[in-house]
Amino acid sequence: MKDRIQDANFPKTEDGRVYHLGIRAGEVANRIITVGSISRAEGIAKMLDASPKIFSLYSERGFLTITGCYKSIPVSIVCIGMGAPNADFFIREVRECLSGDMLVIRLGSCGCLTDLPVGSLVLPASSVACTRNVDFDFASCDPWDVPYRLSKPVSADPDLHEALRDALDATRPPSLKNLIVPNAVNASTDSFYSSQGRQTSFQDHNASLIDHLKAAVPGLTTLEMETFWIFHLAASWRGVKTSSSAVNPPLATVPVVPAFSGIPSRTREKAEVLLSSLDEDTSSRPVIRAAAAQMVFASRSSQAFIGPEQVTELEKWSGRGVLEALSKFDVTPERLHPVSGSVWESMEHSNPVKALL
Ligand code: R1P
Repeated sequence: MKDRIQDANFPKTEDGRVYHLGIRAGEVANRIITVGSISRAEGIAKMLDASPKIFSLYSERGFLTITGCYKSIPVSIVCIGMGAPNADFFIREVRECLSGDMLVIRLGSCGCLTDLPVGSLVLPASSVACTRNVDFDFASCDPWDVPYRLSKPVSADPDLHEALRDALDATRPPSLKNLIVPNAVNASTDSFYSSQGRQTSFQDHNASLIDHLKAAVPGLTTLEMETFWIFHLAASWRGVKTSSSAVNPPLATVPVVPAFSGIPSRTREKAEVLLSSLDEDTSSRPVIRAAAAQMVFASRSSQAFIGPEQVTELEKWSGRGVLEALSKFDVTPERLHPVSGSVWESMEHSNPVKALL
């Protein structure tokens, strides 16, 4: 770390760069495609407009942000690596750098629990989280507890989901017959191994996990590691900043029922004021919309794994489809980040096509 950081609550450098992604306002666009691998990000970046030169920032913590224009619309490609904590850094730090709406499409790989062939494109309409229960005694197997926990489902943004399906249909190369499966159900896990039911040298007590998951979640099709947290943060963001002193529910060491009756009365009054003010004028509040396209790399039923040539053609098609979905998705100008001072301001000036519009 070279820079002086201000504010321990939301750490930023003196010039406004967020701590882990390293970007600041004006370097990330409202329309974002997020991926797990650098090569996927760089492959999609090749589809951006040739002129002007794109902005690219590789942070010390391994996040890569690429911002450019696709058909003259500002878009960003953000490579976040793997897992829920990185998805959390990504959503929160990008949100902090943006004014207006945030449109996020995750383009990731996944394992498939049904008999879909590798190379299929699955679009989850909802996702659940499956996490390792760290209170379970994995060494000696506790008969009174469960080794894995399953969350309630959270939905994708229905409009962005539909736009993504249409764009993937429209951009399909004639030679590719791969299936597109919309309205699917995904589970995001906190481990590639343990909570995805893989057998390793660890005592994970997960031999029947996939059967349990399929029985508990109707329509469950894919397993991966980020979608749930992206959908969950998108759905739970309320579009305003809250004071950290506004609501302080107590910590608990046992399961709790969320209820305001458990909050001291003065805090309850503050919470009620805060929530009622949030309910006004919801239409003008910025939103986070999230959707996902998941490329089936592994079939957990046949044990097949996709080959490198198929990955190349699938990423090319789906990358193009996601860029089309994002760029065509209607966002009114007042819901977009200001052009002034952004990296796409210079793009506008140096792009004669855009200047004429
Ligand atoms: C595991 O191999 C990784 O691949 C999947 C999982 O969600 C996890 O991040 O996604 P990406 O291909 O986008 O990284």
